[in-house]
This record gives sequence, structure tokens and C-alpha cells, in this order.
Amino acid sequence: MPFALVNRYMRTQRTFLLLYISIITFGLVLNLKHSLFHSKTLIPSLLIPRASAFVPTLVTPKMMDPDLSKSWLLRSNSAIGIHEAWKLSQGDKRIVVAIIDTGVDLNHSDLKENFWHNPKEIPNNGLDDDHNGLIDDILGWDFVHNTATPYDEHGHGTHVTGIIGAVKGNGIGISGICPYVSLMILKYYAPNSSGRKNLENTVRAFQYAIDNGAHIINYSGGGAEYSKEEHDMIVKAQEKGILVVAAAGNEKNNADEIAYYPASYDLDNIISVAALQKDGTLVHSSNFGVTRIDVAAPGYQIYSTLPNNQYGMMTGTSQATAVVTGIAALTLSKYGKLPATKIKELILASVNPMLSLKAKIKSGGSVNALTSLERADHETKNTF
Ligand SMILES: [Ca+2]
Ligand SMILES: [Ca+2]
Repeated sequence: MPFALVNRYMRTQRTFLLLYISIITFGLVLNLKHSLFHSKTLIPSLLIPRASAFVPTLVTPKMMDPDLSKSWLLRSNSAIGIHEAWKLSQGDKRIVVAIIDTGVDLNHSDLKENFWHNPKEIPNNGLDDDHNGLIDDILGWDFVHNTATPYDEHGHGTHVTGIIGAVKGNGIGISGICPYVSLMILKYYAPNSSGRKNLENTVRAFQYAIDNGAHIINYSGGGAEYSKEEHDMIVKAQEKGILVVAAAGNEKNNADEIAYYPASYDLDNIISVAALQKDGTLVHSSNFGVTRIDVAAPGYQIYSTLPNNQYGMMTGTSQATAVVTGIAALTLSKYGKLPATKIKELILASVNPMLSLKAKIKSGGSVNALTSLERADHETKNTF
């Protein structure tokens, strides 16, 4: 009997919330407390489009991924049209997605092939070859322990990573939404860290992603209090054309009244994501807001990778955020000429409108990978 799945991923100084991750296969329940300190103001945005372009890659899978049918996201009748979308693009290894989270299972057979490798760093020579102050930062960095091995002590980061970019066609497990991609792993969170430390590590992780060529940053976390340092770092990301996909939060709040950051920063390179159930309504715990929350995406009982080469289900806006990051990466892989803000515009314009979401979410609908790619194709032909 599956456990009910709830995700609480907060970082406020005053409020401690719990993350309950229930995995139906193994019955594992993990608790998480996450606290942070912020201040409060809003700064206007600045947009600079990215100029880089990518040649689309289409790769035929060699072997089936046996567990696709375990995920309602990845079945033949996928709510996001993923199989039809994969006929148009399955990604491109040149697309770099930074995942700022709890780290990853570095040995997971369904993930490791897709890890980003720092081209300016020589592995395991004990030197800081690229002179960024971090020794042997090959895959990203563990900002909690200041090491080059961002292992996942929690499970959350491994789960999010698989949704975005698990390896397709390798005969095991699942596929990520964007199965050909480079995943930069940046660990900011540990259960025992203070809230202030978690925020400091978040800002450092954003800086690393910006400095090392990320095109998209996935942030499946957040908190209720504003951080000028975090906001200004996302402005820096915007200046480089980097898209930030951020979770709406799991507090059942109207985010237009009670903000949740970084999702609620008023910046045009942030897509904020609510979580959807199979019936087209929001997950009970999902935040919403017609002004501050952009889209909804499947976030209920999503099957993905877990530490120790395992798989299991999790529910929440964290998972929904990873879905949107995957769609953004797919779209960017096929239409690299599009700036981050344009990718956001396309994803918002490509939602399946739903009456249940009309008064809850800015776009009034749920994301669709196929429509996003088709709309990008149409607009590219008419723009470039
Ligand atoms: Ca280095
Ligand atoms: Ca696989």
C-alpha cells in the first residue's frame, strides 16, 4: 500500500516544515528541516537574450527503458505529450542543466552517463586547474562539505535529477524528459545545516552555475523570506540568458499573498511551477497564485531515480519543477537561438488550458512538451 506523499521543502528562520518522502517500493520515510534567513525588497528585471545556437540531436534508443510505464509522466498517454515530443527532439549533450539540490547518487546507473563534466578541470589531480578556487570540481560541487563529490544524503536531489535527465535507451529504469543533456550537480542542502548556511550555499551554487556555462538552473526548494543576495544572483543569471525554474512551494498558500522564494522574485527569467495531480487539479499541498505562479506540471506520485541505484515515487512542486526544466531543456536543445525569456514565454503559451487552473495559475494550464516544441518551431520559422 503506497504511503501518502507530501513534500515540504522550506527554508524560513521562523518556520520549520517537514519533508516527508515516501517511497512505495521501500517504504522509506525521510524527514527534513530546512531553515533560512532573508530580507525584503523587489528589484526590476533586465533581459539579455542568449546568442548561442544548438544543432538538434535525435537519437534512436538502443534498448527499452523497462519502467516507463510506472510513470504517468512517461506512459504512451503521457499528460505532457512526451513521446510525440521525443520524435522532434530528445535533447543535446551541449545543453547544461544545473541542479541546485541535495546532491545526487553519483553511481546511479540510470544517471551517471548524463553528468556534466567541467571541461577546464583535470579529474583527480589534486589541483584547481581552472583556477575557480575549487579543486577537481569535475561534476559540480558540494557546497555543504566543500568537496568535489556532491553525494546525495537525502534522496530529493537524485529524484529531481532523474525526472530531468535519466538516461534513455539503456535497458534500465526510466528516461528523463530530456534524455540527452549534461547535468551539473550543485549540492547546497544538508539536513543538519543551518538555514542561513543553506541560503549562503544556494547563492554560491547559483554563482557556480552562472560561471560554468549552465543554460537552465533547476531549484526545487525555497522559503518564505526574501534574500537580496539570491535575487541579485538570479539577475546575474538573467544577464547571461539563463533560465531559472523554481518550485511554487508546498504550503497550500496563495503565493500572491504569501511569497515563496526564489519562485516569487519578479524576474522574467524565472518560471514558477505548481504541482498537478492526474485529474487536472492541483496537488493539495501545492502553492498557487495567478500573479506569481506561472504554470502547473505533473507533480503527483512521480516515479524517478533514488540513491543506491533505486527508484521510487515522490510528490510535490519539486517534482513538477523538474518536469518543466526537462521541457525547457528539450526546447532549448532544438531551438538554441531562443533566449531564456523566450523559452519561458513559449512554455507558458503552450499549456493545456484547464478550468480547474484558470483562477489559480497565471497561464491557467499545465505544461506540454509537444506543444512547446511545435510552437517554438513555428515561431522560429517566423522570427529567424
Ligand atoms: Ca577548479
Ligand atoms: Ca533508462
